[in-house]
Amino acid sequence: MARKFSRRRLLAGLGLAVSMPVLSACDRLGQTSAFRSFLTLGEWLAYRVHRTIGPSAMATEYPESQLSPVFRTNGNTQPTSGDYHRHASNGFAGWRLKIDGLVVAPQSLSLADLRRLPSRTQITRHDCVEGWSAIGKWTGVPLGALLDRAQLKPEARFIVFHCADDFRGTPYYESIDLVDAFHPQTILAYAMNGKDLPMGHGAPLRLRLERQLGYKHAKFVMRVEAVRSFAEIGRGRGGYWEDQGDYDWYAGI
Ligand SMILES: Nc1nc2c(c(=O)[nH]1)N[C@H]1C(S)=C(S)[C@@H](COP(=O)(O)O)O[C@H]1N2
Ligand SMILES: [Mo]
Repeated sequence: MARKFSRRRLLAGLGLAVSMPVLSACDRLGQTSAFRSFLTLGEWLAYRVHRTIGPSAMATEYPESQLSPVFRTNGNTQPTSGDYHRHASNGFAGWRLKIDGLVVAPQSLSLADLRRLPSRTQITRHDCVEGWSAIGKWTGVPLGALLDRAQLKPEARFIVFHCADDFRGTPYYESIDLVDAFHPQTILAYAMNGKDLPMGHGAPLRLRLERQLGYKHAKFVMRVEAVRSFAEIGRGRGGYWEDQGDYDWYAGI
């Protein structure tokens, strides 16, 4: 307890804008030994450093003049599911984003509903772990605003993104903690470079999580689930690539 309060005072002294509930959630998470034991030492240190000195630090945003002339696609560019294609061929008119799990008010939102909500546009650099980067402009709804509508239950610790695509039958998914979920640049984007999000880039909706590497930016997001732990999802490591043992869960840049 004493430690928690002194760190709060330290953060307050540094003038960082951190809301109490988020900070205390992150403190609880940081002190959970089960959570710590599945992170590599380097990953754990990066996580703690980011969480201690810059929970609200913003990723660099660029002017329009810096937009990449070509923004390549990567990973899956077209889910194989029949459901997905029926929605796509109908301009996603009947599609709904589900927000459920540990929430008081589960949500089911159409693309039109999402477009009516206050939006954020940001021009940022996407960094893929495979060694390429591109600058793109993204418009979407801040995830925090959607979670506020759904009202997280106090036991919620992570947000899971369930995607429409898979690799050889294994669904793509990703997860983040609540600090990243409520970060102002964390958005569910429906537009890229001023146009509807193209299928290859994750239509109708994809996550932008600007302080982490590309594979965390889930495309083709169908469902957002609030959970206490992701131990029961996939192989329990928090994401498709994490489950393969290829990449870290915390991919801060
Ligand atoms: N659903 C889903 N999301 C995904 C992937 C994927 O294969 N499926 N690939 C990831 C990787 S490795 C990267 S670099 C980015 C690529 O996004 P882009 O196709 O818009 O360039 O999406 C990420 N999100
Ligand atoms: Mo990537």
